[in-house]
Amino acid sequence: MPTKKAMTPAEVKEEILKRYPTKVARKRDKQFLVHEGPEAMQTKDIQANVRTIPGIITQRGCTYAGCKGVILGPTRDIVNITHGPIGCGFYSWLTRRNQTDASAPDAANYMTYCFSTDMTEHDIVFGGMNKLRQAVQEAYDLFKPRAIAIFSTCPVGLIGDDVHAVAREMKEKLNAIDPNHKVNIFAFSCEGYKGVSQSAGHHIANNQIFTHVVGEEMKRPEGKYLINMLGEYNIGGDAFEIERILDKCGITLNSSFSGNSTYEQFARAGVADLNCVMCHRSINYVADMMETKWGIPWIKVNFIGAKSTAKSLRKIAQYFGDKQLIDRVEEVIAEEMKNVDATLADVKPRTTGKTAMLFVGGSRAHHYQDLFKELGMRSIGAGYEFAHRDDYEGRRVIPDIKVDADSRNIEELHIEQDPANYNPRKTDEELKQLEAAGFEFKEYAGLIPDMDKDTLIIDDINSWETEKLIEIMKPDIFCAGIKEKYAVEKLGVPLKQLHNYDMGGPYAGFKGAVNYYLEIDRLVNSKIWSYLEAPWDKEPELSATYVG
Ligand code: CFM
Ligand code: HCA
Repeated sequence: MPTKKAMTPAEVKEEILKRYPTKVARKRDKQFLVHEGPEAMQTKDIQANVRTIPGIITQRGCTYAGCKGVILGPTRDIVNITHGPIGCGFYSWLTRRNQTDASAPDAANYMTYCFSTDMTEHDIVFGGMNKLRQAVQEAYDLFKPRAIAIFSTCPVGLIGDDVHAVAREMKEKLNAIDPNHKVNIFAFSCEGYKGVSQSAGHHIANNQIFTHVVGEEMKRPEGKYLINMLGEYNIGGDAFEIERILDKCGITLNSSFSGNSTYEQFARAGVADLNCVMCHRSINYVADMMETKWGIPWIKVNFIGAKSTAKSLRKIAQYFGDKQLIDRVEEVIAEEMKNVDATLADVKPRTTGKTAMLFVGGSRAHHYQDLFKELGMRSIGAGYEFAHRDDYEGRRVIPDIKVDADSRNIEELHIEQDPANYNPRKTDEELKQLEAAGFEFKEYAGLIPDMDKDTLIIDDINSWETEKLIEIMKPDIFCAGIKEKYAVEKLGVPLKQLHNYDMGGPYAGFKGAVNYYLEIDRLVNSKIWSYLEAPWDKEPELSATYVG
């Protein structure tokens, strides 16, 4: 066995990139950062939201997944029809574990169905619009739903089926049949290839839902403090726990985008007093459009982590500024923290000092670091699959090219790929100058400012890098998704899925934090992993360990 030498984080990076062809290494270099401390990182750029290098096995998904699966997936009373080959509908059927309240009395639930036009070769050659008309008609005849949404997959764009024309035509036809039953029908040009990742799909979904549904029925429900929760998708029941806490505090949820949501909620979103944005990456467009159209302000919240939950509740209470609410929120926090503290007192001695890596989506790689911190664990490497630079860097100066409510353009999709159009993260000094000049900016924590010196930040990590990182740095737990799960576990490291939570959850709010502590304790302290032999245990390829 060669002697093992300790590697610094910079050497880890070099060790990984040197295996690439020069051109690939040059590209990955811009997406692979070593944290150099808070001050140095204020001016460091990371490249994000750019095309994956062909040939590399990425973690990413497609634009259709971001639109149909992520944003509209959790809507229970909209019939979501996939216009495409059956695999697209089938493989996006319930895998995300977005849950719904089956006991809700007033809304239909189509979530357990998989609607698809099942396009075949015949439709590719002769066009699939007739099949789509037929599918919409069938869905209407069977369910008489409040709304039908149509989602385009890759072949639809390639052959040129006009999904919007079908939506318009069928809406007119079906609304003429029964004047007592109004059905809203709209379509999404969310072909899988349309963007570099799921992210483009979020944007397309946000624009269409804003155009066709939001503001349609502006009836204000009862409630003194009326909020919308944006970017919370009820994975593993997270939204149920958040709603429990909000209810306890006396805060009324007007509308949810889109965990446990209803069509009616979307339609009345414009009457809320405040928008709370949980996953900024997927829904900031809707928050911006509501701010422009109705002047509803938005704040960033995070209900992942007990401390973050408390902080977010305080932020909401501060916004309303009502003493009664502020006091009630403090009472709820004190009551809920008893169980949180008792669990931590038991678990923390066993988890303190352990290390984690998180490579997930566009917000959880950041949010879940709060839970690890509460457990006394260190996040030694993290990154997003498809987030944009503002999610890494935190501060966002409202871009020059803005998504405006009238044109609903999707230009913002492209600006970050063109450095000339991008507003990089600003230093404190620059922010002061901009503010003095009357610029608007939103400030919220990003992943990089919340990480420590000497950690690794990697955008759009791939399977090769994942394996090498594990080999060198040997984290106690790796957080990612189903594509990585078994490959990582075969290397002897437990993988916690932070997408669908494996079979667990909720992890949001106070009760969710307790669930997470217990789960992570079980995973990082299980002896089973030491029995697994990674390939390098048998045939060592690298002669180094991480200095950590
Ligand atoms: Fe937002 Fe999400 Fe995420 Fe996301 Fe996703 Fe997801 Fe995710 Mo999977 S909306 S960015 S596109 S928090 S589906 S609920 S888990 S990659 S980190
Ligand atoms: C998606 C959905 C996904 C996939 C998760 C995974 C999810 O992006 O299409 O790769 O395990 O959360 O279900 O992100």
